[in-house]
Amino acid sequence: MSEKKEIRIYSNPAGGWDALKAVGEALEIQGVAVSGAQTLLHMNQPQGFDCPGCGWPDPKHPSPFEFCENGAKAVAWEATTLRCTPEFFAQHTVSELASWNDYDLEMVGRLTHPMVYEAGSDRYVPIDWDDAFALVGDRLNALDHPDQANFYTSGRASNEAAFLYQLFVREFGSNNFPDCSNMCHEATSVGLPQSIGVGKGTVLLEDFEHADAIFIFGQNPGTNSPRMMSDLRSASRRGAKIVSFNPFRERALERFASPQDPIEMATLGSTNISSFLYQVRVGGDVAVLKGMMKAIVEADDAAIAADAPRVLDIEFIKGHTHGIDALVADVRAAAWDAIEGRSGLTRDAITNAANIYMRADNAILVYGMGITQHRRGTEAVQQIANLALLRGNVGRPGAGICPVRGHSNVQGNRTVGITEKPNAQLIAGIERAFGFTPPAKHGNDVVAALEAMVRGEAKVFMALGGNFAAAIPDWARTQDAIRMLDLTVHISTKLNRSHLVHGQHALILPCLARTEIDVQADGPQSITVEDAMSMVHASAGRNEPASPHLMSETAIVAGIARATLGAKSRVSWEHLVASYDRIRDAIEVVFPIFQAYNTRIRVPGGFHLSSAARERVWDTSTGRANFLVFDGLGEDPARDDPDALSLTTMRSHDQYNTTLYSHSDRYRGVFGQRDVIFMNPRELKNRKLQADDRVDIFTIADDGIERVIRNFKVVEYSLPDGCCGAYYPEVNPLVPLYAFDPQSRTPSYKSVPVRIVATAASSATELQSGSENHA
Ligand SMILES: Nc1nc2c(c(=O)[nH]1)N[C@H]1C(S)=C(S)[C@@H](COP(=O)(O)OP(=O)(O)OC[C@H]3O[C@@H](n4cnc5c(=O)[nH]c(N)nc54)[C@H](O)[C@@H]3O)O[C@H]1N2
Ligand SMILES: Nc1nc2c(c(=O)[nH]1)N[C@H]1C(S)=C(S)[C@@H](COP(=O)(O)OP(=O)(O)OC[C@H]3O[C@@H](n4cnc5c(=O)[nH]c(N)nc54)[C@H](O)[C@@H]3O)O[C@H]1N2
Ligand SMILES: [Mo]
Repeated sequence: MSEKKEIRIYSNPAGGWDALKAVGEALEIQGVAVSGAQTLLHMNQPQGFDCPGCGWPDPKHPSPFEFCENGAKAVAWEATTLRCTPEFFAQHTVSELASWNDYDLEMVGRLTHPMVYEAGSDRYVPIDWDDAFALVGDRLNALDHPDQANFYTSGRASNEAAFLYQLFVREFGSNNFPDCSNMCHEATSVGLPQSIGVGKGTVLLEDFEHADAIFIFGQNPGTNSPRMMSDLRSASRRGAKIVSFNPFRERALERFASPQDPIEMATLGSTNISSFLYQVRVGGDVAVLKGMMKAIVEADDAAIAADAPRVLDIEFIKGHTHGIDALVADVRAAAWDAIEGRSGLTRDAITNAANIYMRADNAILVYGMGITQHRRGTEAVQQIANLALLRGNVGRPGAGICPVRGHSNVQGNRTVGITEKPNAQLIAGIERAFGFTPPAKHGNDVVAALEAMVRGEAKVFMALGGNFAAAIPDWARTQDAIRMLDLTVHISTKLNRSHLVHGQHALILPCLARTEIDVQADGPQSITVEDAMSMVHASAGRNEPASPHLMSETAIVAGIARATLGAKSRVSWEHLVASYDRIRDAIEVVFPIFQAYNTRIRVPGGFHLSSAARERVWDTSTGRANFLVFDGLGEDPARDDPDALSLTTMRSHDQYNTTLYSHSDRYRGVFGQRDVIFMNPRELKNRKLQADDRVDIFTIADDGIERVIRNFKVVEYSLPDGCCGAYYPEVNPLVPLYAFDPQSRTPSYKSVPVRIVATAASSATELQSGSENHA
């Protein structure tokens, strides 16, 4: 598709007619206009399939049109009529495909046959399923140690597929489970248990109906969880205050027109979303949170002096928490001018946000990647928990902490055992259910797996979904390391970068997608997923499979397990796969929270996996909810260098992680191009640059290695000083592998210190001519 390259201010609200138009275009591009529209009617319905897009929950009473623009694009992308066949692979060498851009790769269509890399011809050629499984088994069994292999999961796999996958890997003998969570909400999984005893959010969808105030830190709902917009819109319409903190004035945080509302559509009206949208500096959120807590403590002091009702929820703090004194001392000690400098916001602005928070009986604190993907992301998450605890905003209706998860089943994958750090219950559960003792030694997460590859210690990489090679940081080192592996295996639906950055042996194993009918020995099967609010429900596709040669993810995992473990396996793989009810029965034995699993998922809407914190039961070391102190106001890697900017990386409106639906980003006014960098007028002037100039972006690195991306176009944009922004994954080569949060080990994708230099005229033309086909 050729899109006109343009930078033009977009002044419409988010949603509205342009969202409907975009859905129509997405269906048309994928050639699925009629069948796709029918498919969409079954999305997020009690008897239909779960949207393969984001993890936002479904309402209890869905309207017949329960989908959003980006959910519709995700479905169109899956239900496409385009196919990536053996004939296609015969026509293109892998080296040639490696020069294609990411959009063009996925536009080839759905993968139809299992394929193996043939070094002699530098092509992928067809292979039988059994031979593919045997190849994996051979290479795995040839390892000196099971830990020489890494087993990645991207969060789309069903509970059933993910459970079998971890079971296979543990019986094989490893806990090496790098997982997309490690690049995403790991700061939540690690940070919240220390604060409140559970690594998940504490709110349900209905809480949004009762909140008086909603705070959104570093999350872009209009693009990444658009179904959330209808909850925010209703909240705003009934007078709840919404306050957002984001370096970008994201359009959907400002105003939204609901395609479900005939009047708003007919009158071209819209609803204001945020009462206040504060443009915080990249990485400035901890300063904001400390400032808000400082204002609250000061207001509480004043209340005591005036003999007025306390601002802090003293009863809750006394009865349920630990560590208040240290927290109060810390926020008192933080100086306002330092808070202002670090956050880029005035004391008045922060105090205003704090006042809204103090006036709300019930408040919800929402956050996304703008909080987690920093070098101290875990501690930042804990400051959000502190703010909630100060006023008892956990474990009561209309209030709570709401991390917005990414992939549609990333939370479920975790719940059913995808973790490199198995706890005693998980190990005991597997022993109980299957009679073998899985390894207890902690395995590799994403960063550790990459480090092992870079050191040359890893040999095999397998991926249940995803596009690992593109999602990871520091491509020059990490992709080269992947190329040195003995075997790479990808269970995938579409051709992507990871198939082209491959090991000596390489397999592409094409699987059914969520929209498709999955028939096993005992008949058609449903899978189950868990959304971001811990609701578990069934999902069954209705479309014919994209090719008769596809297998389900669950069956592929079982096939690999059988070929690798052979007769000595304690698991009856074929028996389990014949009926997914049996897999769910096994999940229930391993994880007692799934009691009556098969019964409960047959109730429309499914069931809620309760979280102890929601009941004000605190599964922490102190047996209470903990206030945790953050030393300082947050890292500022760009600070010491007057020339540096803090680069954040984010998603456009037209991408799903590494999948590009187009090269445009409507709300931010960027059309037909992604090789752009957003900078504010003052930072441009300081560098004698102007809009449309071409620049090279250099990472300010600690290790002496040059990381640079050249010839990006400058887009003048409203941003705080000291920051700039660009699209993920194009700028991933700039993120150093060493730059991660030590606690959650999440790469700091949102705070890369960079220096920006005008591209030298000669190299600009040279690069421009060659840049079209590169990711
Ligand atoms: N359509 C669509 N839906 C998706 C995805 C997708 O790519 N496309 N991805 C899925 C996945 S896996 C995930 S994890 C989620 C991601 O969803 P989000 O968490 O919304 O992800 P991002 O777009 O990376 O960044 C979110 C926001 O953080 C802001 N930001 C950047 N740096 C900072 C900062 O330092 N502080 C603050 N306060 N804000 C900052 C950015 O401007 C952006 O608005 O969405 C999921 N849903
Ligand atoms: N710079 C920067 N880097 C980032 C981020 C960032 O904000 N900035 N975000 C990080 C985050 S939050 C995440 S979650 C990761 C995402 O990393 P991944 O989850 O690894 O990446 P995706 O782009 O979601 O994977 C897309 C591929 O998944 C496959 N796929 C799609 N549907 C299915 C399915 O149903 N089954 C199977 N088996 N395969 C399927 C297709 O082949 C498709 O090409 O990236 C991380 N990387
Ligand atoms: Mo994510």
